[in-house]
Amino acid sequence: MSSKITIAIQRKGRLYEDSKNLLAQSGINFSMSGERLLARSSTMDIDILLVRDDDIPSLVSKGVADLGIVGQNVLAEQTATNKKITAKSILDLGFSKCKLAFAKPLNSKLRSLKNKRIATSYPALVKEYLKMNSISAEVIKINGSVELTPYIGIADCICDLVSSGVTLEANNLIEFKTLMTSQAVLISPVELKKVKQTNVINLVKRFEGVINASDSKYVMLNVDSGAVDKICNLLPGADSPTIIPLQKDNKVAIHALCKEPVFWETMEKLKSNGASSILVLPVEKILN
Ligand code: PRT
Ligand code: ZN
Repeated sequence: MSSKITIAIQRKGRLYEDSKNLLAQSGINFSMSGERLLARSSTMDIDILLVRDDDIPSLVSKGVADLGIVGQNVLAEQTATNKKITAKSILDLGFSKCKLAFAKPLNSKLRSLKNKRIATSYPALVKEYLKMNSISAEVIKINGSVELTPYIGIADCICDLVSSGVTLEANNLIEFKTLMTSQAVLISPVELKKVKQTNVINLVKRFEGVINASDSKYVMLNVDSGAVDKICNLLPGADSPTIIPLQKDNKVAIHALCKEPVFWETMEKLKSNGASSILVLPVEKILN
């Protein structure tokens, strides 16, 4: 058996661009050709399966793909529905963030879910939620346009994905409870084929490197040597800054990898505490 890795990603849709970028930043470039499901990376010995997101948990569970990128919402719904879906989430990828939430019409008097009709594309997760909270209610499975169901009289409320909230607002709906938060995750089979383990582990380290880097910044600034401690304490998520003496004025340069976002407010605070020439640079990759 070959040690070559296959990664399943969404063919088109909300996950596609970010998945493709993550692969590219990890050194995996590929181009799609027509309707073909399989693309070969031009830069690494890796195959990319381009499929609907709903097929990814099953392809990974069966070992057809060794890694996959899918929303936690889809993985959770399928895991709750089908015992054969055994793929596990191994890394949070930080994109496609949304929540699965209950919402009702603005003018609704609904106070609890008890005995209500709930329309959703996530029936297994909603049923699990109702069971855990000992609520009896009717769950209606709808595949699309869930937000319209209260107005055509088939549901009292809905449980659907929300990101900006614009869709709810446009349909005069108001959110009243979050069932789960979700983001894209990297999934792998419960047991990886032995010959592939090393390649998968190395690739996951690259993905981690890209994700860690996306929140990190490299900060460089100058300050009087007496203010070093104060300034270092203001640098967000900086482990061990480098202090370099400058030629004149008893000043030093501080260089630090900040593993948390550096906002304008932080820079203004650094400046008001004596820092000057403050540079904040993007970090592309980190390998720990
Ligand atoms: O064709 P394929 O089956 O591959 O794709 P799909 O149409 O099933 O999924 P797609 O591409 O729409 O979404 C893929 C994944 O993106 C989802 O499974 C989620 O993990 C994630 N995601 C993040 C979202 C949203 N945000 C989102 N807002 N998926 C759907 N929505 C929809 C939601 O259902 C609602 O209709 O967008 C609307 C609400 O958006 P806001 O911004 O108005 O709140
Ligand atoms: Zn889908």
